[in-house]
Amino acid sequence: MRERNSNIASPNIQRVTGRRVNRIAILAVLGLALLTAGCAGDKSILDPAGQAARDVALIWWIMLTFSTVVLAVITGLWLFAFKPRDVTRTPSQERKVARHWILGGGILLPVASIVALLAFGVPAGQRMLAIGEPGEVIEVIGHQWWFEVRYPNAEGGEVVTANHLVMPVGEPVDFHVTGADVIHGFWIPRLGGKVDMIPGRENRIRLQADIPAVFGAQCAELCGIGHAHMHLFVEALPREEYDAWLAERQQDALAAAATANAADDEARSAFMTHCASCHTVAGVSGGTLGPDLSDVGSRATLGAGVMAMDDGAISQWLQHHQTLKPGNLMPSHDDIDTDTLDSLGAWLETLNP
Ligand code: HEC
Ligand SMILES: [Cu+2]
Repeated sequence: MRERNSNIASPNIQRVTGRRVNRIAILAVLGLALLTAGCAGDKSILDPAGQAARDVALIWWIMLTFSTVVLAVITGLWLFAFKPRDVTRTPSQERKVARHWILGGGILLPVASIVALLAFGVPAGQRMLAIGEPGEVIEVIGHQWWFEVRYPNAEGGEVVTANHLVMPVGEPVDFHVTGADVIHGFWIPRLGGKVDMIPGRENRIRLQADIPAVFGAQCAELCGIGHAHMHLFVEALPREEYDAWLAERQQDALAAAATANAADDEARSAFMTHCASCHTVAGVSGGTLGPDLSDVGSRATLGAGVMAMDDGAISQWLQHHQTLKPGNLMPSHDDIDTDTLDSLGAWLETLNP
């Protein structure tokens, strides 16, 4: 009876292990696919578009190569340790060999590796410091869970926007960053950096975009429930286009546009009742708890990257924002009927300089 049982069991075990091996192989392939999928895209550090990011990518490749070599050597030594051999050393010789390994592998090797990495890392970090001749200054303020962007030196008046950063191409830009509530992280992976946005403190980082393109940016410091939904849309434009963009965004220009838009009196008064305490629309309101909406119709996305800005998107956002971005700090607008939200959305979409 026993004999028979074991006969039945063994092919089963083989089949089970075979299946497990298959599963591991599939997982490994999926894992690799996932890993390599991270190598492309608008937030890839391996696709640098500026000197600071090229430095970071180079250091990354050096570290990867180096750690692969270390792994191979350690694995080799580990296998070597299993090799049976006749030990003819005396205890004192044995101690001497052990000391060599400890001094060499435990002190010399790490010190040499760290010095070599610092030789690359320190100059790269130095180049990202915003010291010397200041470049174009852009202020970025992290909020739970969106980015406020200000252009303090814009000629002709203040420019403020949200979740959309426009910068000139081919020249250094100094980002002055801070946090409004908790610590956030400012990070445009294709341009380099990563710097903390700390309430009560202004950190600076100098970055340059070499090509006109759209880059992704992401809050890089866990800042609460909305952290993963805190993206920033970064657009690098040639200098003339950048200046033209700034001119269009002057609060005075936007105010004129919003007031001229008199056809939407109804939507505007609903806005004054329900929204104005938190949102600024130039010429209409001055709330500061939420993003400035003076140019909201021109955003590529809503809710700091959670949905694309298509026709009717703002109304959808107003109705479903707590599902689209759970926990965000705008109260749900259940108390406002859908028609009003639709007309609010339609009006806000016209705020598109
Ligand atoms: C209590 C303050 C508050 C009130 C009142 C409020 N909002 Fe908001 N609103 C916010 C905050 C905070 C966000 C940012 C949410 C996020 O992305 O995490 C936001 C985001 C938005 C956005 C997306 C902006 C962008 O750049 O993605 C729109 C549009 C918007 N609100 C419109 C409205 C309208 C219309 C009303 C009135 C019906 C309103 N809000 C009332 C606080 C408020
Ligand atoms: Cu965050």
